[in-house]
Amino acid sequence: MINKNVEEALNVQVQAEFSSAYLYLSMAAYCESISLPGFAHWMRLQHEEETAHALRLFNFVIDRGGHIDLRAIEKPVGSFESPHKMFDEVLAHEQLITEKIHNLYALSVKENDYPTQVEMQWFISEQVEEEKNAGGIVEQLKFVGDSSSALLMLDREMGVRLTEAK
Ligand code: OFO
Repeated sequence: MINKNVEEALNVQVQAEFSSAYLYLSMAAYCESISLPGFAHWMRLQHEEETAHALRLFNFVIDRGGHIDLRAIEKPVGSFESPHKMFDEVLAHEQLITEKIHNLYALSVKENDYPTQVEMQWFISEQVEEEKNAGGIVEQLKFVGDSSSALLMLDREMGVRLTEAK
């Protein structure tokens, strides 16, 4: 049987992952609105990936005999100053999610919940990847600066993101 404190924290994390999905879907809409279909494609895939994260935790709680208690998802931000500012927000958001995952891992250690520790190890590695990806794009956008032709080239590159949802 799953520890009640861990169960509560996992339910909160399900909400955080769905909130991430919703945020990236909102960012996809923003990218479409400023005619950057490659960035929008990247955001749509990110939305799928976050939904898969939420469902992974959802299934984990159920597999452990726990109770799912879905929370409300807040309205996400809908417009951004620029693609660069948007990606600064992506990176900051992923850093926040990393902190939440680390806290969940620490709680599972405190509560001697070994299966959750194993599950959180997957998420800990995933967050390394998430921060690396977002940070890499922030760096590229720094190079792009005010050049619209460089931005269009980067948009083309973003449009070929093939990464499957994990
Ligand atoms: Fe679920 O990794 Fe991003 O938020």
